[in-house]
Amino acid sequence: MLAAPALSGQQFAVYGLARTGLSVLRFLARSGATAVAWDESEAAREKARGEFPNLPMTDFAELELAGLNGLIVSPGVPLNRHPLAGRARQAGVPILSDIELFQRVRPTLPAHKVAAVTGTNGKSTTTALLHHLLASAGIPARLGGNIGLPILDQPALPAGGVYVLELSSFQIDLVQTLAVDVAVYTNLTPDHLDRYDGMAGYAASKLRLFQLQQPGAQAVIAVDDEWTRAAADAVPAGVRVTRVSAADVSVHDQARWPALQGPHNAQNIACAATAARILGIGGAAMEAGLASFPGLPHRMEIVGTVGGVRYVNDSKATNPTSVAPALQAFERLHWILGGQAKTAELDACLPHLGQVKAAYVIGEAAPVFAEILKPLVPVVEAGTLEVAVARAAADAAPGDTVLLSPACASFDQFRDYEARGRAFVSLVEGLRS
Ligand code: UMA
Ligand code: ADP
Repeated sequence: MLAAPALSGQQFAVYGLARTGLSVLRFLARSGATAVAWDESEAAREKARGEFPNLPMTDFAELELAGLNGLIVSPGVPLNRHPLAGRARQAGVPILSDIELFQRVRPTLPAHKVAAVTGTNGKSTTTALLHHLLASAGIPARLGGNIGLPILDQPALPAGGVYVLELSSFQIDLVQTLAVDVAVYTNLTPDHLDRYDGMAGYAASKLRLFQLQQPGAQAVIAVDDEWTRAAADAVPAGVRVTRVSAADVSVHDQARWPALQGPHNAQNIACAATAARILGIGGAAMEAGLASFPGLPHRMEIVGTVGGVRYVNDSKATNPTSVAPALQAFERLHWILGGQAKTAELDACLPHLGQVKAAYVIGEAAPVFAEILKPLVPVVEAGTLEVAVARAAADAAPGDTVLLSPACASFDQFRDYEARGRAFVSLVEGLRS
């Protein structure tokens, strides 16, 4: 496991005690450092107490920060409007994160490379595919970051290994010195606009990943939208940019790679395969890796068929752009959508409603989405996922597909998109009995 003996004896404040915060506490304990911790959620504090019974916890609204060696925050904390950020700056305490701590450990690790993938959509698929291409070609590789695997929990690699990180803009905002060897950018469309000053602010956050790269590093950028095209032109001198596109991947070739179907995956393949090539993979190893990639759960995952009706879990489609590929991939659709909307529109979905027989709207976004869709397709105001699955199952005929592709975050009704996807799978299981 990763550790930093140089931190021994230092004292940190850890804010946020979910996956990231707990991995940070483990890392600090291994490194001989101490921590004081807090999370606004009582349940999160309870869980942390279970693992660290002697951990001092105090409400950070009252914590004296001066004298601490750092304030370590989780990506889910909206630091841009959180009073802690100003207080830390005033007290002269650096704001750190798990990814920044990882960067600081790197000089003590066996020779290695770091590849990082960012973008609005396709991050997890591209990250997992790059990791798979490397690992299946025999290169020691480790997966971590926004994909749900905090990097500080991962074992160190032997010499010659590659750490493959998925990085959200929230994680990029919290690094100061991260210097990625191969940085990958899939695309940029509206998302997380509650945390940023418009699209320009969101784009600037992503661009920092490339601006922090050192001369000699490489950038792989899919230049299929105006934001990524601008980023490719703004990468610092000395960093080599390879511009790729979904159009680089032929439909004929793609047909050989079962878990990578659809035009959106062409972009992911172009990104991951180019990064893998830069990291030394080619020829037969590349082909074998693309063909054997198993895909990821909650992304157009075919859950099964009940009574001739196919059920597809696309819970990870949390914005309208990421729903569009699923609407194009299936026929005679009963589309379940809604949750906590990131934007009060479905513009990217509207050109693809031809195969939608009915829409079932749930969660906070239900009234807004119903209003948008009613003139275009029949709409059922289902409210909850449970009601939506039951209604869709009752309406669907053999040969139809029931698709959960919500175009929304899940937080109004579920812990996260994975919990929402699991709930869908278990509701589908329930239909079998
Ligand atoms: N909290 C406070 N005060 C606040 C805000 C939050 O105390 O003002 C607490 C919350 O109660 C919570 C913790 O802080 O317990 C925040 O944790 P978190 O949301 O960062 O959750 P983690 O489990 O640590 O997950 C994070 C990423 N979550 C987010 O960025 C929102 C996970 O990405 C990531 O997999 C994980 O670190 C490991 O790196 C998830 C995600 O939804 C999948 N990411 C977004 C996306 O992909 O669109 C960016
Ligand atoms: P992320 O980690 O960036 O959220 P994922 O690979 O998990 O991306 O895919 C999330 C959703 O976005 C999936 O439902 C999928 O249909 C869609 N998607 C995947 N790749 C792309 C892409 N390159 N462009 C647009 N949508 C995509």
